[in-house]
Amino acid sequence: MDHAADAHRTDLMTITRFVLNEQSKYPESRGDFTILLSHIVLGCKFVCTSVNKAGLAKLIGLAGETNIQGEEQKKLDVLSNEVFIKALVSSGRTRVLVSEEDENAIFVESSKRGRYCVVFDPLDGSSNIDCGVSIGTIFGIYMVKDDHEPTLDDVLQPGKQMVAAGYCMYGSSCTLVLSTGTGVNGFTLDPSLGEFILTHPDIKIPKKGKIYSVNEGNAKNWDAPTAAYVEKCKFPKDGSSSKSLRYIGSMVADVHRTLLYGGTFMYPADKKNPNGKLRVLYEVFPMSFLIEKAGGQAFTGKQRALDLVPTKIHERSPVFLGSYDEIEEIKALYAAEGQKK
Ligand code: FBP
Repeated sequence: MDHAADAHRTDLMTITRFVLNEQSKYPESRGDFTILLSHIVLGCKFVCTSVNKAGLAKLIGLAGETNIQGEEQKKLDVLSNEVFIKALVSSGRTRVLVSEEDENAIFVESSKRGRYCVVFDPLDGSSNIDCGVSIGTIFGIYMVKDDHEPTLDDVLQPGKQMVAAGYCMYGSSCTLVLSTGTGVNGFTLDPSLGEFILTHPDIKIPKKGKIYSVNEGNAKNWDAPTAAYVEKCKFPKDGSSSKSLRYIGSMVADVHRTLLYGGTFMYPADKKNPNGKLRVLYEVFPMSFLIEKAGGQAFTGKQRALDLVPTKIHERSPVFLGSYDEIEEIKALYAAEGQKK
């Protein structure tokens, strides 16, 4: 990327312009998705500013409440959640909202209702807030075909039904990665303009990877295929060099690196967490959607992650996602394990 030329570039591809271009490919489109996305972008900009000034603005630390996951809520969690709910409802384009921070789904009142359902984690990786490590917002979008009374079934749909997904990473720079079904694109916030500018066009995840990412602290409780794959990463028997371990413990940051550099990000099931830790609707599905649209794969240990049909809004699932060939290896290990039984 020639930053010097960039500095003089006048024809800026902002995220709004990008999505409007995408929209123009669908003559029947009424612009509802563009309006919805502009409200999500507003939420990301607000959270980005709050995260940047968290230490200064006493936004660090606990809010004193506990969320549905039994986790102590951080001040920034609560703030981000409120911002996104208000932005999404005020867009007039949503009908059902599911947030990691709220026990129940939010059904939008009829006067402000639209056709989109948004499932989101307003601030993922919040255990990293106080030490300034990259965190992020994750979102997935479903669309319903008619104006029936909203129900939970509108969101308890397989991930492959999503029409769009994305995340916004609050790190050294603020990067929003989005897929509206064809391809994956990354936009970086230019604070001087307050605009997300296209910086990572048409992201393709490398077919193979030199990195594996997993919390090895859980290794003693892993099942055999997971242990075998990590063993292979560390001690390859085919003469290839061992892979590097990279684990930030913030899904957005770990998946962002995996998308750009290749490799695998895994949160497997284990004896302590038989369903893993990550939530299907607003962590596993959006990230699996992006990885697949970038040419990778996402697997649960049993099936393609996006084929899962959730029965509860805060359901958890194991997930292995990343480079196509790496996930093929993991699938083969689980298939072999299956044959033993
Ligand atoms: P929160 O949404 O509650 O922050 O939890 C999700 C998360 O922090 C992910 O971002 C991350 O991948 C994972 O949990 C880390 O879990 P662990 O600390 O068990 O490795």
